[in-house]
Amino acid sequence: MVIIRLILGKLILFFNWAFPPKGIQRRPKQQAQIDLQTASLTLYQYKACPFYVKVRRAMKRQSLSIETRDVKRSETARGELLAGGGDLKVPCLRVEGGDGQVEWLYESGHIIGYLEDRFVAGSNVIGA
Ligand SMILES: N[C@@H](CCC(=O)N[C@@H](CS)C(=O)NCC(=O)O)C(=O)O
Repeated sequence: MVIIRLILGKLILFFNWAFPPKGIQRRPKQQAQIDLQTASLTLYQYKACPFYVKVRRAMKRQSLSIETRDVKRSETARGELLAGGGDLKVPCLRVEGGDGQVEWLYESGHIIGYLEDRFVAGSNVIGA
């Protein structure tokens, strides 16, 4: 089982590398504004998790730069996720609001939906 998972993980990483999604292009000012907003987001993950790959591809498509923390490699990241989110499950998006309130979003589908609602709808995309 462990070997099958390992092979599947490597295959997913290979296909993700071989067929990278194309990122949308925004006007520089708009991209800078978005980068400022994504600075308050942190994505807890580990590299070969297929659900994380799904989120990562969505981030790439949307040209979103989000800090990631690897829970397999970092004990600190694991501790943060468990203490804050309550569950050692990835991917999980930590969202810090302007008022300092923190939300922990689990489920790849919810995370992608959140990113699309917040950053793609109404984006000033070049050529749109
Ligand atoms: N339905 C979830 C599945 C996430 C999931 O199963 N992640 C795995 C890693 S690939 C995990 O963290 N498993 C640990 C656990 O479920 O406690 C999603 O779409 O995000």
